Amino acid sequence: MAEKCANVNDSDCSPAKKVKLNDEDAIENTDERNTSENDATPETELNLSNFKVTKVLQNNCVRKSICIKGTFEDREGLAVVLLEQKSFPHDESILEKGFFDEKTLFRKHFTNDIYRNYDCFPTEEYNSIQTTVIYPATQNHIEKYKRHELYMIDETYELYQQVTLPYIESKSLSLEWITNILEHKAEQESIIYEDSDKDTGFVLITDFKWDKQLDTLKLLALPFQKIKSLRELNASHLPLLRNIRDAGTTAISKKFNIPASQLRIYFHYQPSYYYLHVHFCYLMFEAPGIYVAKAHLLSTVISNLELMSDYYTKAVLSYVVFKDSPLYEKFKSRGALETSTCETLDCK
Ligand code: G7M
Repeated sequence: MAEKCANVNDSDCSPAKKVKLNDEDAIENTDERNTSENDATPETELNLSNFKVTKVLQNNCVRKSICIKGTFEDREGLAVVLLEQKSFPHDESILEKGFFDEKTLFRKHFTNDIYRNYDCFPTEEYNSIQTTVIYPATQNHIEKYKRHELYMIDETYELYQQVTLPYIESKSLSLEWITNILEHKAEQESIIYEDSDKDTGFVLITDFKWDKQLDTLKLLALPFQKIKSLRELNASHLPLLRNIRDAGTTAISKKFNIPASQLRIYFHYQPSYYYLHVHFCYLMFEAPGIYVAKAHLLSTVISNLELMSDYYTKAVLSYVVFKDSPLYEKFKSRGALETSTCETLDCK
């Protein structure tokens, strides 16, 4: 049975690249994926009309997206399919052609005074839905896309060293897609800018979730220097961070005509991939993962490091974990996560 609509801001069902097969955003234990089918090698065609739905993992009414578990009639194993409504085009002529053309159908629901309500069926070209298929999907993919209760972790540096870091190191998350980009083995056409200096250089590339609309612009800066995450940063990284900020914004201004002041530039903590990367998003795009307890502005990070080189080995960093996720379990068994309520504690 379909799960109830979720109102959480969940980045799992965020805009995805058009019919992108075997992608693996934000998937843990990616060593389990079928690495023979990544972007660097040819894809096997899947016939989506053979997809049989077995369970709705989450249905997000705010994002207008749905994540479904199922199988292909002609194939072994499970698949996860993510469907998401696209944002509307800005171009007025496209709007006229797509939505107010004689081929557009309007089915009237009611008229009341000056108000009229319809179901609109845009022309075929403009009524598509972003579709991402993960096949074969592991149990980890399924868990990842399921709707879960959320809990806040206040991670001290001590907890990072004793709980988070051993977990990150043990789960051997695949960073192959990043290596492929940095070594020009994949997505070369999506590279916007590159500075090959080994200490301060980086590749600026469009995020594979970007739907090619300027008002949802989303890019990533991937440094050549290997740094796990925000937690590892200190003042020695300032030249790299300043270069990412300055050269990244200049490249975006040149290519997309968007000024630095209309960009949201941030890190995720926790990220999905433990290879430091910076997100560049159009400011007016409410991208998934721009919220507190997840996003850390590059400008704030630079300023913190300018004030205090060891800021990120001192600060408490708070973030959200899913119930029953490995980090949830680890923090809970360590006594670092309070899940009791007045009901269970019988408080006065
Ligand atoms: O949450 P985190 O900060 O780790 O975000 C990782 C970002 O990498 C997400 O915005 C993904 O959409 C993006 N991403 C993930 N993969 C696997 C790829 C990929 O293969 N290519 C590109 N261009 N972006 C990716």
